[in-house]
Amino acid sequence: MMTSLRNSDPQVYAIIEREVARQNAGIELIASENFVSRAVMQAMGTPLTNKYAEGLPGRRYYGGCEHVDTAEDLARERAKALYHCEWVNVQPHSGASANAAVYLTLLQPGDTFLGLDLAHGGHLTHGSPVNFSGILYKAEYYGVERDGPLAGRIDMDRVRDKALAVRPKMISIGASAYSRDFDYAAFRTIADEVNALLWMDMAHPAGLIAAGVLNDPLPHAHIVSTTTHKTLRGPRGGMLLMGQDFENPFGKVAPKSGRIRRMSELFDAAVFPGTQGGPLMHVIAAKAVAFAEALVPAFKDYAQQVQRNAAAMALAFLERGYHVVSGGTDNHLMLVDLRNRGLTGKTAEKALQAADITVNKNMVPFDDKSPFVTSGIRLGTSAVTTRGFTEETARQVVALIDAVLQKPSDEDTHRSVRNQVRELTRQHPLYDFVLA
Ligand code: DSN
Repeated sequence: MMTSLRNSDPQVYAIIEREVARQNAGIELIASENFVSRAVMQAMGTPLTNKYAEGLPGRRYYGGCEHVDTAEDLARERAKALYHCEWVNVQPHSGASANAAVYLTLLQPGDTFLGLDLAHGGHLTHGSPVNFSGILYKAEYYGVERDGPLAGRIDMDRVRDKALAVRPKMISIGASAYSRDFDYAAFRTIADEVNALLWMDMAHPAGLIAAGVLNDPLPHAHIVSTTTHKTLRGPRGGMLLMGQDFENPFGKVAPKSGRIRRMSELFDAAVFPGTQGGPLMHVIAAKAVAFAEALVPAFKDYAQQVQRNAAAMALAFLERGYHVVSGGTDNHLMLVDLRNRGLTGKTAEKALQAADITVNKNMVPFDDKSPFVTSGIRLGTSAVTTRGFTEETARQVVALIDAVLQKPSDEDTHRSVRNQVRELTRQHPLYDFVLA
């Protein structure tokens, strides 16, 4: 598969070889990562990368688009079938690009929006002061509860109070470190009450939503954005979706006819030319492949196993005396607060890395440490489930993590755990074909 690269650029080939070896040999628990199929990779590595195709299928600014048009149409139709929705745009290069198109469409610079606090599991593009979303717009936040029966979870009464207080033009849902499902109907009721538009960024749970094992935001949110590479297990990229298209409430009209434009037209224009140039047609073809993979019943089995593995891991951590934020998980991830173990997220991440277990340090709600140190780690099961781990393996992984975290700077422990990791990953092979 990679003979030409090996011959023409041995330096880059060697880097790829080392990264593939790392993915093969280690236990990957970064909650936003997954392992794509050989078919998805093959679609990406094709001459479709050569083609400029600004515009939409049938309405391009370049000639020669007849074949990439078919690829994009296929991706759109498959995405619509997957999410039972009326409209999609598969061109966003990433989740952040998809989100930029949402802001450009729904808000004016300076407008207020309400989203999940970044320190409580929210995402960079949901109002961080160093991101365009926090630089151009006024971000207000809801968070999770510190104590009580809803500790670590969002209390919808508080979301409503906050929305009534700040009167946002848009409310966002979605997170990169929240282990519970969302009550989309309750969010929509609040949005309607304050006359806000509702946006769900489903990047993390997109695959679980497609498989029907989590609540579906499409019937409730005005707009949904996502990445395609997390639980959905497609190529690195983004997408926008609407359950139902609707007339824009801003009075924006079509240039020639003066007709009130549909939201789909505004979102399409916000992707191109609003925030992007030419779409990545090789990635769009790979998205089509991934969507077809997610449309078959085996993908539902995968999504259920992801959930079962995450639940088994969370329980195993609790049984070993760890503090799992919110007491468990509904989805593919969990956040472990290490303060009761006298460890920081930074120390834990580094120690686990030495044993070939990859996690990321993560702020926990009400953290007293900086984002570079943090009090927690975030773990997810999407990638290990793809390579065949089950609940039993997930419990073994927690035992290995516990062994490292009990002696984080002990090199003998690192070595011994690394050997056990090698054995586990050897039993569940991954990319044996890539360098063949
Ligand atoms: N950076 C991703 C994550 O790790 O959750 C989200 O975009």
